[in-house]
Amino acid sequence: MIVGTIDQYNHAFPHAPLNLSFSGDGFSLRTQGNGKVVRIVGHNERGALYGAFEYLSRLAQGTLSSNVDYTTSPSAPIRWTNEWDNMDGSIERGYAGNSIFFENGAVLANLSRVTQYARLLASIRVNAVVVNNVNADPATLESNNINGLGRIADAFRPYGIQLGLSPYFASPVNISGLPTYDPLDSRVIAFWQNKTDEIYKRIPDMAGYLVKASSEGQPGPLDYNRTLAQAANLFAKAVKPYGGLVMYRGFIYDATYDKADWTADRAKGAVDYFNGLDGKFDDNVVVQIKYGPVDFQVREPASPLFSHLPSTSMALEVEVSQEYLGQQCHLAYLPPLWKTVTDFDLRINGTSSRVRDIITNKRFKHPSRLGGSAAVVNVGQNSTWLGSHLAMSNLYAYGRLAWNWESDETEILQDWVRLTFGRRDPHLMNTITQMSLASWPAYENYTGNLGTMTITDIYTHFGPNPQRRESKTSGTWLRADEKSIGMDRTVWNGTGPGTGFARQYPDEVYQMYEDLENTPDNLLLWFHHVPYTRRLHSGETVVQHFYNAHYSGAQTAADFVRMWQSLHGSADLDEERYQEVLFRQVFQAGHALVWRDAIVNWLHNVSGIPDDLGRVGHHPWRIEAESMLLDGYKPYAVDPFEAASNSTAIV
Ligand code: BDP
Repeated sequence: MIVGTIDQYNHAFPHAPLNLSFSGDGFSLRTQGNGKVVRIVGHNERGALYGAFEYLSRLAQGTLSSNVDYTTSPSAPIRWTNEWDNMDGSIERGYAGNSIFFENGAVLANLSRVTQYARLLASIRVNAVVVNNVNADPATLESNNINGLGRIADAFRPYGIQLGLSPYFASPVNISGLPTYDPLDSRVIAFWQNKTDEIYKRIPDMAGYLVKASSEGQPGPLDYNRTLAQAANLFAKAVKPYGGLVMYRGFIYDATYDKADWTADRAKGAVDYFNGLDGKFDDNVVVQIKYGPVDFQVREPASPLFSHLPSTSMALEVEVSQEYLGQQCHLAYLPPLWKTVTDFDLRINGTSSRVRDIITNKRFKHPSRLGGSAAVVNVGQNSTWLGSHLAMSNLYAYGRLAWNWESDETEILQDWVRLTFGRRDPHLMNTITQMSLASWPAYENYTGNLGTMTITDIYTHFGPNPQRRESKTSGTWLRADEKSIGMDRTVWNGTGPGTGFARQYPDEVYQMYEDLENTPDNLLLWFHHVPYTRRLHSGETVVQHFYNAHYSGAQTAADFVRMWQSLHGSADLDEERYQEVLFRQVFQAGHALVWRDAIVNWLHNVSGIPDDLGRVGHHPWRIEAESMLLDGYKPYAVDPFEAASNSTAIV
């Protein structure tokens, strides 16, 4: 067995040098003699490591019986994760216990979980991790924390993982007591250069900064009437001498976009703020764009920002943390959702412009050759890393897709099943495949259909809360009244103006979404406000579609329980994981009923239109908990009232 870089190989075998066509962190894997002779050659050291992991993965999956010989290279250099960890050890939108990085305002003394995490990420070819929350704490970059961050970087380094950091934009004030954080002020520029020099002294391979600024109450350049490009370039210049990058987040909106005015539309924020800035970013800046224009919803159209920055490097942001998708208590295999965006063709200038070709720099060929993707992951101390065994397929798939967004999501899933559970039991393979592939469509069915987004509670992002989403006094996405529903995002719908968001797309896509007839059913209510009785392309009315989808989605969640139970005793499944997943599936099945009934009851109330199949409100088998003899419990009025039958639960 030979493992090494191409340079090492050719140095060792000068008479038979290899000439392999790979790039970046690519590698070549060849086995001969039925696996007895193995040659793993990396384009660089990371590539050699990835090749070794690939060999182990194939060995474990039993796919090395015949000889293999192939070379692979990443589609893009940026394959990062973003962790939203706070210095006190909590994690924003984390569902798996406390931070593996921080505790009580400092870096943890014991970083053994960090080493394990780095190994895990290297095995899926992730090459950098931003360890602190984008809603950053100035304390993270204080001098007394730099050595701790350096220890994290030391734990990452053997696995080819670089550490990245989120700076708090107003740090010059908080850390150095300057009177300003204006990105053009010379004292501010000096502050960031000194801070960056200090960090690189301890962490010479620091990947760079991930910047959230002027969004959701965070300080930023707009506080001084400076542009996003001026802010990004401030950091870009500081990290440039060290080869560092700036990932500048495209997720930018403020309260004016979410107010009660019906022309306000958060989806429009990013393109508005980036207007006129293309080409003004330094070449080590990458604009990191969430897949949809709102916020990690169960379905969104591709963010139009991808079509506005042809002279700027871009990366995609996805969320492995299931923030709006059941928070790891619901099974939701997400690659099919992500692919609705990466496969989407924005038709810029009337030519093929798939999002995956934009983020891998194939479409615009920026000279810096940067691009790629980042996933919000939020691992915690929980031994499953993400809080649930099956959620891990999303992290595994993220790594595989970041390497190549054209990979097949079913093949990826099945590799993960073999690696995680084993390869003895085809029934287990088929069952987990079926459950996973049915999971995101089911979740969409029992939450928000036809492009209404997830209809969750607006703060917790968990569980149904249609009233708040509907309300005319808060940022309103449903816009449901007695007769009609949906958010009109067209420019002009024949009777009046919409928010105009559709105009942010290139012409061909704009024309599709602007036109009620041409808008796909699954985004109808994202773009249009229509009567409940409008017929979809499928032939159902809007309201009946909601009813049917909710009953069918909840049924699928119930089926998952039976499907999982059929795996009891499988040679590939130990009792502990069987029971832990069963617990989650039973919860999901119950919570899917809560979702179903909350949404259909609400819609029934607001529209007054009965369900053709007579299901809404009829549960002959149901016994209300509050009608039972209660010992130690008392009835409790639930808010939102739709989330419990008769508005009442027991506590
Ligand atoms: C939203 C999250 C919030 C994040 C924000 C972001 O709810 O916690 O701070 O996105 O991405 O999805 O900055």
